[in-house]
Amino acid sequence: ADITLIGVPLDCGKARQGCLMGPDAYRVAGLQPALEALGHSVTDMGNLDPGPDLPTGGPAHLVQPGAVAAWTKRLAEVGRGIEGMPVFMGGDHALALGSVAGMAQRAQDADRPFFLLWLDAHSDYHTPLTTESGNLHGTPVAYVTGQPGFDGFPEVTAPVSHGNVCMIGLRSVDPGERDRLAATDAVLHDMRRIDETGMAAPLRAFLDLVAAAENPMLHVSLDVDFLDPSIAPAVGTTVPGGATFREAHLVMELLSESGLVTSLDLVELNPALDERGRTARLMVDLTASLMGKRIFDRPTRGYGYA
Ligand code: DIR
Ligand code: MN
Ligand code: MN
Ligand code: MN
Repeated sequence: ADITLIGVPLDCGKARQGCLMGPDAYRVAGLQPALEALGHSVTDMGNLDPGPDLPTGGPAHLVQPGAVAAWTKRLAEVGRGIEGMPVFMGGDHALALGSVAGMAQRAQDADRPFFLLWLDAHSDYHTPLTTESGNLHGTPVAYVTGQPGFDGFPEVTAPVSHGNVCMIGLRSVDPGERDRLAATDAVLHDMRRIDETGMAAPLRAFLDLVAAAENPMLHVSLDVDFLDPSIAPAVGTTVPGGATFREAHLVMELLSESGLVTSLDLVELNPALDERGRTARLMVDLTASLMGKRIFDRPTRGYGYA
């Protein structure tokens, strides 16, 4: 594939800073050579700049809404215009307001149906009117599905259908999100469910749905906290009980085999919390699995101990 790496040093989606150097951590962990080794052509367009804050409204406790709105506008423009497969290297999850809006717009421009796979401990379905923390990284799914309350943010001109959204990994859903989300037809797989079924069956069911559509586009948004904190400590919002190493790779391998993925977010990596780049390398390795790396391509000494 033709892959474009997009650096998104966005750190305004929550009060606690730390994701600013995420894009460089992925570069240091070798994302580009890992993808090139699989035969892909890869361009790194460097880091984006959001420009000045936009004027926004909303409750006073929102964290940096003007900066998030500016990033949203910029990312949506870049996503809409990009050719080939973009990989948005975050940056916190507030980048998905723009990355997903842009890819959904690109899909609409091309008259293609758009699907969203959300791999996260959290459902990120708050709006500015429901969030208690004020952290807008908890809002992207509400924004891209066209929920109200995003005053001053770019208008969502290609809203994503809830029925085209699948979430896997859930284990921290706030009361303000739960009931509104449950009222939609989004497909929700919390870890309680994954414990019973494993990852393969629910993911295959969703991929069958995507594949049944005509010339679909599928965006995957991978939050570091989808993973269990024991293997991915470098994130500000760790939640116990996340995906294991093999569960996560299996998700990526199934996605790869499907051939359906057209764009990817790598979000919430906080390099300051990492153990010598361990989480960054795991995220790079998962991206490699998504792009075609197989178990038999891996060295026998195993991952991360070299
Ligand atoms: C959290 C944000 N539910 C909040 N969610 C996170 O602040 O409203 N998403 N961390 O991945
Ligand atoms: Mn998230
Ligand atoms: Mn999360
Ligand atoms: Mn919360």
